[in-house]
Amino acid sequence: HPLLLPPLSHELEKAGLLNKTKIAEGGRKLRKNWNPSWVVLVGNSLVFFKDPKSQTPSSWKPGNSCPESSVDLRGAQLQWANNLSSKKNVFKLRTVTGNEFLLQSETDSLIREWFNTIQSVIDRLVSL
Ligand code: I3S
Repeated sequence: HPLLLPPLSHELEKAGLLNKTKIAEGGRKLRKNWNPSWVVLVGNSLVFFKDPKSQTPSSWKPGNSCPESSVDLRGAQLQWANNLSSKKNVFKLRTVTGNEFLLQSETDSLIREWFNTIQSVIDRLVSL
């Protein structure tokens, strides 16, 4: 039944643990501070949670957890950024507001999945 479907804005696309650092805020460069983050791709947003241990894909629900921060993917840009870190498997996410994040995983397949899924959401938002 269509009425039982969640609204698009609450659709859970993907969730998992990535290493994250913010490198710019409103275009101003920040000092790197890498930390593991529970990352949830839901609707138009990428949402970061501080305590990865308290979060699992099955237990996560929109509204019952307190996110550390969230990123609006509309107009965002994604690019591989192995030149911006000594770590492997790094990509950069830049928001329209000039916030920049690096996301990283030791697992090649996992980071590629994240890149492709986020990119597909960004592409979908362009055509909405
Ligand atoms: O690009 P950078 O500045 O060389 O990044 C490294 C530093 O931010 C370093 O912190 P301190 O400069 O505060 O010691 C971090 O610990 C490193 O992880 C950063 O480099 P990687 O290559 O890991 O992104």
